Amino acid sequence: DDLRKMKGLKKEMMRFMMGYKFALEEINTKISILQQEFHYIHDYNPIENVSSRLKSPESIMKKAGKKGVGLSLVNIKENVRDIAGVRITCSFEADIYRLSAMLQNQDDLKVLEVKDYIQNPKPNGYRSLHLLLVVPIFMSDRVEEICVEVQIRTIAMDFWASLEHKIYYKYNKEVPADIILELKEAADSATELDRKMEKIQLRMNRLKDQVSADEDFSEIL
Ligand code: 0O2
Repeated sequence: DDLRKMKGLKKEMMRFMMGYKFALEEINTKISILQQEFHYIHDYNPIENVSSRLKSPESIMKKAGKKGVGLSLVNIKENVRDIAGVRITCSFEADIYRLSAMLQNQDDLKVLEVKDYIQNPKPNGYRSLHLLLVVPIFMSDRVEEICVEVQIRTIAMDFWASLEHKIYYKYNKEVPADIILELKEAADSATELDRKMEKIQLRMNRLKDQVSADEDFSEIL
């Protein structure tokens, strides 16, 4: 009897995780379409990289435990909202907001929450735009609404966040204040780098516009 119960539980868990896998596929397709179409229309690709991951059942349980929510699937679905996660790195900060608007404007997606850690960075220096989106998944006998966390950042923001995560990984004690300060300074340098690249891009775009205007003019003459 116990074995049957275990098998049933496993099947239920597999079905639960499947919904998140499909949701990732839906969002990845949407991003790929935007990327290809944007490149075709504007001759510009604002996306440097896209990666996605499903949280493992262990870390889902760990997060649910940390949040103090009951371990039923309904509770987990309600409270652990980054089971399906997509991370997009963009070239420039403006691309982040452009892409975010394009996703938010899609009628079949619901926007649950937008956390703008670019306008309001975390005290440690973390910057990124987080969207919590709900995607409808059409199954054989029902439609399920699944939450996906989309993190959009520049390469510099991603560089800092990845290394900060690595530096702290598996360290559960208090971090010395001077290390926290140095990481914050590194985050400020990353912001500075974003600003600098943005300025250079702006100047180059003006030059390109000038060149093509000159060319147009010479054609008329
Ligand atoms: P992992 O391993 O990347 O999945 P919650 O998600 O509910 O626990 P909160 O504060 O509501 O917490 O969510 P928030 O702030 O949107 O952040 C969730 C995710 O953003 C994290 O997931 C990280 O991926 C990333 N993140 C947020 N703050 C930081 C930070 O200071 N440094 C780094 N490197 N990443 C950050 P997980 O589950 O913590 O980790």
